[in-house]
Amino acid sequence: MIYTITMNPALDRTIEVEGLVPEDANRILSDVRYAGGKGIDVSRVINELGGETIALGLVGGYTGFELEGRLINEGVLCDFTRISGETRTNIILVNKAEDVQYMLNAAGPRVTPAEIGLFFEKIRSIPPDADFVVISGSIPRGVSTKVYAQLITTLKAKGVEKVALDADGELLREGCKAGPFLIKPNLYEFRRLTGKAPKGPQEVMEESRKLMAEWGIQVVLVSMGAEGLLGVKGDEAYWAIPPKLKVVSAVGAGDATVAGFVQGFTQGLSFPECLRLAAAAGAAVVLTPGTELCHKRDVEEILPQVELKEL
Ligand code: TA6
Repeated sequence: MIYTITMNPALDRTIEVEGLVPEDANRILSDVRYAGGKGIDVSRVINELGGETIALGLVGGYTGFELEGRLINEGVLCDFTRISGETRTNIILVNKAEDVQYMLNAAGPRVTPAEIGLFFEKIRSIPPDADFVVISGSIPRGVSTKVYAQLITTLKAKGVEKVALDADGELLREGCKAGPFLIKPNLYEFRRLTGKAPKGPQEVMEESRKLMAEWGIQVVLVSMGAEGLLGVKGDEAYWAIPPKLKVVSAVGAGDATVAGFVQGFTQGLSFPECLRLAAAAGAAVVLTPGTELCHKRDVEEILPQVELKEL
């Protein structure tokens, strides 16, 4: 079984307006809601690709119930820890007239130490033979930036080998020190993590190898938007380039990339074929609005068009 961990889930609302006029009533044209937060998006995409996950995390309040209900309706198994605070709502505001969208991400509820303790009890119940555990996204208030390092150490002590981490800043840096199996920063997060500005896939590969040596990380995936996905594992390194597509909304493309890789890996695909599936899933997300994420039919159509370059 694959487990996803989202400590700061969000109800994602994509709100469309014709235009934005200051100091006047802007009528909402549409308001589409999905369960969200990065780990939850990974669960939704793996579900769409025909895989199965259990979504773990902290949810609370009426929004927490709505989020869980929407996930259950999509067919995703959930085993959330309930908190007293209200799960956040993130908004994607689409301004049709200017063909632009803005992502408004809330900080999330304040979580108590007792709720963190309860949550770690749930983490310790993950079986050692778990196929993969994906830890992804931001954290709510009241939680230490060392929490992902704690999660990774706790899981590895239980014998869970395959832990993937997708985060940013201090959370990612501290998490890396605990030696996760896989990290998937985007290029901006990678630059912040390395303090370097690598130009092109070759340099990204070289910097990735330094991270792997320093922290004992087995796989580094760096998503570079339309430029594709770079993947390094042992002495293998590939650059997966998806076809050029018209972007409707790229929100969640990074999560779909992680989902495609983890799904392929647990299916026993070779490293380059895992990268191809990851790149195809990430690319397919841009074809849909808001946080609808991707459709299996689009992923299957894009898959053979992904170009793989060995580095
Ligand atoms: O990547 C898309 C997404 O997961 C959305 O669901 C949205 O809720 C946001 O990212 C949450 O990201 P954050 O970094 O705030 O946890």
